[in-house]
Amino acid sequence: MHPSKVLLATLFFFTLAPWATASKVTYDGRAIIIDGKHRLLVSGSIHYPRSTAQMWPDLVKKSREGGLDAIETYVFWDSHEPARREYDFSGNLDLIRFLKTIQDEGLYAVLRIGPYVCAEWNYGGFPVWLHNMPGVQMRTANDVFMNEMRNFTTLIVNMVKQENLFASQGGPVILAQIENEYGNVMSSYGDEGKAYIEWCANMAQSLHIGVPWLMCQQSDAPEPMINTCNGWYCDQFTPNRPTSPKMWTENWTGWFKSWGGKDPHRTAEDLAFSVARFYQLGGTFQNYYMYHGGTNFGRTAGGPYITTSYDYDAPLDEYGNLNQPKWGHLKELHDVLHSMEDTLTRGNISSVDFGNSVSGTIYSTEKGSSCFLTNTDSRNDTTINFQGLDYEVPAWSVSILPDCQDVVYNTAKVSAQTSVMVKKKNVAEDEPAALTWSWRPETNDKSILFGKGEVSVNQILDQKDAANDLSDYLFYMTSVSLKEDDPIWGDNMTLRITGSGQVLHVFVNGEFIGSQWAKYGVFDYVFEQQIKLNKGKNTITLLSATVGFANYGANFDLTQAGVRGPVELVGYHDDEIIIKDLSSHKWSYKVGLEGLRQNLYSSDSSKWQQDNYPTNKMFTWYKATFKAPLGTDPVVVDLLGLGKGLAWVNGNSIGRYWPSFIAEDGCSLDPCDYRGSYDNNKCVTNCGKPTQRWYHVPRSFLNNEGDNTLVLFEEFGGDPSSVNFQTTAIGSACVNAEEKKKIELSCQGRPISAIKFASFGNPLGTCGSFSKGTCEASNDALSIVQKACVGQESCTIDVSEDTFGSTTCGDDVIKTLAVEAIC
Ligand SMILES: *[C@@H]1O[C@H](CO)[C@@H](O)[C@H](O)[C@H]1NC(C)=O
Ligand SMILES: *[C@@H]1O[C@H](CO)[C@@H](O)[C@H](O)[C@H]1NC(C)=O
Ligand SMILES: *[C@@H]1O[C@H](CO)[C@@H](O)[C@H](O)[C@H]1NC(C)=O
Ligand SMILES: *[C@@H]1O[C@H](CO)[C@@H](O)[C@H](O)[C@H]1NC(C)=O
Ligand SMILES: CC(=O)N[C@H]1CO[C@H](CO)[C@@H](O)[C@@H]1O
Repeated sequence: MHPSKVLLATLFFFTLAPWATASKVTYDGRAIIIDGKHRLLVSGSIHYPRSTAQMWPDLVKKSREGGLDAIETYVFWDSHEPARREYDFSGNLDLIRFLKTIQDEGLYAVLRIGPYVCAEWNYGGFPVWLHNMPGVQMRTANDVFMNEMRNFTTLIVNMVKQENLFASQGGPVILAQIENEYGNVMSSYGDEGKAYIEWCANMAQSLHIGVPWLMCQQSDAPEPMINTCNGWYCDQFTPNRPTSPKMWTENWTGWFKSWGGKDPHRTAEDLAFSVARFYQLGGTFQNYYMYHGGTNFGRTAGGPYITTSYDYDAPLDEYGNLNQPKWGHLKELHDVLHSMEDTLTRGNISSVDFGNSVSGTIYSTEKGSSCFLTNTDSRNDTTINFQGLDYEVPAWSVSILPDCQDVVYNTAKVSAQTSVMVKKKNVAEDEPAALTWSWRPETNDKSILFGKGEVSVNQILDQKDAANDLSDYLFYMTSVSLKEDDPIWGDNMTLRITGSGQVLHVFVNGEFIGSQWAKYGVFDYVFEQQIKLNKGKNTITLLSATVGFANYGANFDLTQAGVRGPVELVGYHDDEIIIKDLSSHKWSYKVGLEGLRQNLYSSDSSKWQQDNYPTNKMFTWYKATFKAPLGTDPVVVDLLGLGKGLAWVNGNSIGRYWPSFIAEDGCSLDPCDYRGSYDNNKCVTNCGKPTQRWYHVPRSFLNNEGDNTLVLFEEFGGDPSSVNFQTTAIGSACVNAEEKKKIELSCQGRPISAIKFASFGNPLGTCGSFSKGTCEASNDALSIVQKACVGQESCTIDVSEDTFGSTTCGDDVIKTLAVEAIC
C-alpha cells in the first residue's frame, strides 16, 4: 500500500473505532459472552508502572503474538494519589495511555481497580496518608476508608469512561475488579467484613460501567459479582453460583523474589500443564500473573523486602525479552485452545477415567468433538487405549486432541526454542574501561546525630506515622542522663533494641556503634551491643531504613514499620540485671536524608568532590557520567561491589539496590523436574550469589547522544570501581523437538550467525552441551540447518525424515532434532 493510503486507513480506523464497535459483555455458567459469542479467553498481567510507556507497545505486541486475548492490570492508588487529592498520571503512571496501547494492539483489557492490590507493591497500593487519616480502618466497614475508596474508584472509572475505554463504549475493558483476595482474610474482620464486601459490590455496581465486575478469591461474592480463583492450579475450582463461569484471575507463572531469597523458576511444562488442565475441566478464562513482571522502580517494592527486579520468571522477562521456551510453549497451547473455542465454551462435556491417574474429557457439539487426555501421576508415563487407538500420555501432562484423534499438543513436550540470554558491554571503542567517580558524604552536619528532630513525642512511633512514606529513612533520637551513682552505671552496659526495624544503624553520642538488618524472613531481631556512656547527657540516635511496607495478610496495614521497641539500657549491679527502658522517653524524629532533600540525584550541585573517592564508607553519595551502550537492546547496570542503597540515572530512580545481600542456601543440585505439584521452593537457583546484581535502566531514561549521569546513595559502604553498563540480548537459541513438529529458530530481530550443532536421530544433552546419539539421519543435518537459517532472523524447519533423510534409529525410537544456533 502507498504510504499515504496507510496513513488514511489509520486515521479512518482511529476516528471511527470508539463509537463504531460498542460491545455487549455478559456471561453465563460457561463463559464470558462478548456480542453473543461465548469466548475462551487467555489474559496476562502487565503492571504499567513496572515498565515505561516507551516499552508498552512492544510488551503488548509480544503478548498478542504470544496468543493472549487480554491484558490485565491493577491500578496503583498510592502512586496516583501520592498526597490526598493530588494526582499523578504522568509517564509510566499514564493508565489511559496504557489502555489505549492495549486497544491499538487489538486486545481486551481487564481493569483490577482494587484499590487494594497486594501485588508485592508498597503497602499493597494503599497510600500511607490514608493510614494517617484520623479514625480510618482499612478494608472494613469504616466510613473514612469507604469514602476514600469510593472517591478513588470513582475517579478511575470516570477517567476510563471519559475516554470511552469500557467495552460498552467501544473500548477494550471487558471486565473490572473490585477489592482483591478479601475472602482469604475476611474472617478476621467479622461481621464488619461481610458488610464491607456487600458495600464494595453495591458501590461498584452503582458506577454503571456496562461490563461485569469480578471479585477474586471471594467465595461469597454477592450477585452479580463473579467469584474467581487465584493459585498455582485452579482446575478443582468451582465458582459460587452455577451462573458464573469458571475463571482464573491469577495463575502464577513463577514467583517474586525477596532480598536474600533464591531465584524462583516455574517450568514451561508445569505451567502449560496447569493451564491445559484448567481448560480441560471447564475453565474458559485464565490470566497469567505475571505475563510481564518488570521492575519495581523508585520505592514501589512492597514486602517488606521485595527486590527491585519483579521478573517473576514470566513469559516476558524483566526487560521485555521473550523468556523462552516458556513464551513459545504457551503460545502453541493458546493457539490450540483458541482453535477449539466454540467446542470448549458450548460443547457437552463427558469424562472418561482410564485408571492409573489418567483421565479424558470430551467436548462435543453438533459440529464435532475435541478431547483432552491427562496423566496426573508425577512419575509414570502411561499408554492408554482411547476410541480404538493407543496413546502414550507422559507423567504430569495433558495431551490435546482437537479432533479427538491426533495429539496436536502435549504440555510435557516442548518444541519451542530455549533462548540463552547474554550480557555484553557494547560500548564505543573510545570509552574508558572504568567510570570516573565524584563523591560526597551524606552530610557534614553532625547535629542530626545529636537529637535535632522535627517532631517529638514520648513514645516510639510507627515509621509510617512519623515519616508518612516520604523516605525510606527515619531518625529516632533520644537522650539519657546518667549520674555516677546511677545503679546502671558501669563498664558492662549494653543498648538493646528489641523488635527492630528492617534495617537499623545505631549511633551513640554521634558515633556509629553498629548496624543490623532482618535476614531471610526473620524480621524480629534483637540488636544488642556494649556501649560506653558519659556522665551527664548522652544521645542515642537510631536510623531506621524500611525496604517496602507489608502488602499482604489480615490487617497488614497495621504491621508496625521501623523501630518497634522496647529500647533499653541493660546494666549489671552486684550481679543483678538493671534495665532502663527508654521507650517512653522523649523521642525526636527526623525524616532522612539530607542528600535527598537537596535532590543530589538530579541537581548539578557543585559540592561533589573529584579527588580519590572513599570505599567501604557508610552514607556516601557517588556520581559518574557515562555514555549509553550502543544499539537498542535493553540496558542493565552491574552494581556488584556495592552494599545497599538507592540509584538514579539522569534523575530517574531505578530502585533500591542491595547486591551485598547473598541469596540463602537451599538450591538442589538435581536437575529441575517439572513433574509433581509446583510451589515456589521448587526449582530455585542462585543460592550463595548476590540476590540482585543487575538493575534495569530503561532505554527511555538514557540520552543516546552525550552524557548520562548515574548517582548512587550508598548506605552500608561499598566500592563502585567495577560498576558498569551492559546490554542484555539473546546469545544463542536451541531446540530439541520430536519429529512431525515444525520448529522455529529466531534470534529476535538479529540474524542467526552460525549453527554450532545439529543432529536428527537420538541426540543427547541439553542446550549448550548437545552431542550425537547412537543413530542419525543419512543427510548432514548441520549443513541442512545452516542453509535454512544462517543469515536469517528466523527460520522454520520441518522435523522429519523428509527433511533430513532416513535414520538407522529403528521404529521404536522417537526421533528428535537438536539444534544450537548462535545469534
Ligand atoms: C472526592 O473528594 C473531593 C473532596 O475531597 C470531592 O471534591 C470530589 O468530588 C470527590 N470525588 C468523588 C468522585 O466523589
Ligand atoms: C448437548 O446434549 C443435548 C442432549 O443430548 C443436546 O440436546 C444438545 O444439542 C447438545 N449440545 C450441543 C452443543 O451439542
Ligand atoms: C507408578 O507405578 C508404580 C507401579 O505400577 C506404582 O507402584 C506407583 O505408585 C506409581 N506412581 C508413582 C508416583 O510412582
Ligand atoms: C556483663 O555482665 C554479665 C552479668 O554478670 C555477664 O554475664 C557478662 O559476661 C558481662 N559481659 C562483659 C563483656 O563483661
Ligand atoms: C493467597 C496468596 O498467596 N496470594 C498471593 C497471590 O499472588 C499475588 C501476586 O504474587 C500475591 O501478592 C498474593 O500474596
